[in-house]
Amino acid sequence: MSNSKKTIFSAVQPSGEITLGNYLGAIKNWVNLQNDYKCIFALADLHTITVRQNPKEFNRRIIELYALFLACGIDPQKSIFFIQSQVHTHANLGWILQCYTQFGELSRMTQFKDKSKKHVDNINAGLFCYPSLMAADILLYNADLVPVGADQKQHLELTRNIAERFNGIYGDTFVIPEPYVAKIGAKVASLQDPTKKMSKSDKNSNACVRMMDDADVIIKKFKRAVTDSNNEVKFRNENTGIDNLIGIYSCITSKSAEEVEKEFEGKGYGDFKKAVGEAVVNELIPIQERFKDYISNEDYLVKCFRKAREEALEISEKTLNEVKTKIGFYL
Ligand code: ATP
Ligand code: LTN
Repeated sequence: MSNSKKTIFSAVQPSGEITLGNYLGAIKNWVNLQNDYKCIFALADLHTITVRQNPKEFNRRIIELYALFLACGIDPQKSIFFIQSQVHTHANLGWILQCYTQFGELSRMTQFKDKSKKHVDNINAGLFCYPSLMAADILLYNADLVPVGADQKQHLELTRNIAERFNGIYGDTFVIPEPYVAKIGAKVASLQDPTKKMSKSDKNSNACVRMMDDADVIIKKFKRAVTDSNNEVKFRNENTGIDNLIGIYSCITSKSAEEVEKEFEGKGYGDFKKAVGEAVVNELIPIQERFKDYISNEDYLVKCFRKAREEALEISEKTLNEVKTKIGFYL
């Protein structure tokens, strides 16, 4: 990796079965960024325990997700792809940064408000302090850019504030990261309610396409996708169901919205939904096949994440030590 390349950091939580939203909003972009940037990616498993997890399922989900990312094209030779809980610097800097984050700032986070409504019986301190740990993830690697879906922009803004605050007190320490939100794919909506984002944790199984769904299930979900009373494939930029389908289709085929409109001129929603379903199937089936190969070779996966852990430690320990020294701790 050349030093002149900018650094990218991003992470996904192993909090459920990955959806087409995660893929188009995050993973697919990561794969494309690998050639032009120094890329560091993580499975943010420490973040995931802010919501109660079944240990067996959680453990399995982590390795499956690791395999799925490789199947999607994350290349462990090109990028550092590690598991957050294996790199002790995250929890360590996470604690430190909590002490530089204000209660008021955390109270304003929409994800905290949403998740506390969803889990009323377990509004724990981790859920509240989640953004400080996310800031630690990013700042440990001096990331210049952080590719995230639109829903994470608020957390990134807070990360910048924390970094600026720390730099203001102790002198230049952290690089101030910029969000990197791809124009298309940044917000894939639920297939059943286009005003909501497609989410792993949606209870309605028709609302989201999962990466491991069978081809016929995918086609069916798109057939049932909510549209509107028009019958013309036209991008209106109004977050309608059809806008969402055009977004998905153009993201996968790399065609612009205008090109998609032209392709489906004179055709109805039925034809279009079928085409979107087929495009998604063609994208996902090869990934599913590669996933089966990776997951059946656990030794290889373990080798990859152990190597990545060492690489991540080497970079992040330097930052952590600098931070600790500036605060006044003994190393
Ligand atoms: P949960 O349902 O548990 O909140 P999630 O589906 O939102 O999970 P995360 O692990 O929080 O998934 O997000 C992983 C990445 O995928 C983030 O970069 C996020 O911005 C992106 N992402 C998640 N959902 C979408 C979506 N519907 N459209 C585009 N990007 C998304
Ligand atoms: N909070 C993010 C996952 C995440 C992340 C990060 C993303 C944890 N740490 C650092 C970017 C950078 C989420 O829920 N999508």
